[in-house]
Amino acid sequence: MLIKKYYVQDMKEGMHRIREELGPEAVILQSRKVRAGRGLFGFFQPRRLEITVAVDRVKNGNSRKEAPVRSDFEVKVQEMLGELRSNINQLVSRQAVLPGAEKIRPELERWRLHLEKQDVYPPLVEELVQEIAGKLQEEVQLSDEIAALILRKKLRKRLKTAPEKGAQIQVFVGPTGVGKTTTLAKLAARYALYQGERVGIITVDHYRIGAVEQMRTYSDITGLPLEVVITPKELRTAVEKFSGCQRILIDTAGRSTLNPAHIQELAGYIQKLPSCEIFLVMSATTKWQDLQLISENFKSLAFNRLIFTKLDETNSYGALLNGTFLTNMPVIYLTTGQSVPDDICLADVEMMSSLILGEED
Ligand SMILES: Nc1nc2c(ncn2[C@@H]2O[C@H](COP(=O)(O)OP(=O)(O)OP(=O)(O)O)[C@@H](O)[C@H]2O)c(=O)[nH]1
Ligand SMILES: [Mg+2]
Repeated sequence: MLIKKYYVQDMKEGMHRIREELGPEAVILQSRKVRAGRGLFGFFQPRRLEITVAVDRVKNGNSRKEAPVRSDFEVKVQEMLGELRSNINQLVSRQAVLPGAEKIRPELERWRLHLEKQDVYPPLVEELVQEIAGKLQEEVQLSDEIAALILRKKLRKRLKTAPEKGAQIQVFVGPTGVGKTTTLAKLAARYALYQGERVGIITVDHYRIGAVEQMRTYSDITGLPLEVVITPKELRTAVEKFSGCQRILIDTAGRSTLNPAHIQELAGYIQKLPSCEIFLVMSATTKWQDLQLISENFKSLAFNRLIFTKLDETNSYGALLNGTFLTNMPVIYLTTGQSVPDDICLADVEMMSSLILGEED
């Protein structure tokens, strides 16, 4: 058996050379990124891909000329081996090509797994660990505490919050059941009770049975006026009616992320409004694939701020980071339970970093 190492730019070039020189039966044993030179000099050299390959015999060897007679069983075994080889090659080459699978030093590997468990968007996990790895010299040992500190610094840069803008008109949109109405009620009560503001509430949610009653209950408890509207024109009239209020909070019906027609219908209402703050409300329990869909499909509503609800229902907080990464919008509020008006707080970068790093209970 011949074992050979190839140094190439990427797996594509490697596969080409291996096939050319050793034929299709060559098996890739290992592939890893290495620096071209050794020591200090090597540190400044670009990384290359080292591929270790094994093959029974070389492509142009004499043994190839004679076709051996094989039993059916041998042929079957050969076929299976061929399939196995090609699967292994595919896996190894995918590992080397996908940035997500690049080898990383063990001290960072633990944090890569941690971020993955926190459901941080995988390309972002990779960006974060590679950013850290890229700045470290290979001989430097990285303690877990230092790695966590560096990662915290990186998270601080990625997480985004903003001060409460305090726009007069605030609209709450988002998928079904995430807590839009409850969050609106929490904020309405806080504006009215703690800040002594005049607040008007409008609901355009006449789709779900009980939605209007739910809002009317909050309105009755807090004594805040409520307008229920059916059409975009009625919405404009209701906003004009509340023009003397410091806050006009507008609740919308939860719309399925996978139903663009529903989201477009909602856009028809929002377009009728004067300048306003539009909150995309999402649950912190939303996995990154769904968050990606939500941010894409709700884009047409031109939301400009994020709220994450139900932090009390999860131990994985990647959504807080994914939200801003995928929408480029700041997170303003976090909600932590069903209690109105208590379970809401302003989003804070330090707090969100600690949650993601697993440093908070
Ligand atoms: N655990 C927990 N539950 C919450 C939170 N916020 C809201 N809820 C609950 O989530 C459920 C749905 O809340 P709603 O406010 O009706 O959600 P919505 O987004 O308005 O729902 P639709 O209008 O039907 O789309 C209710 O049982 C709320 O009490 C939170 O921060 N934590
Ligand atoms: Mg609602």
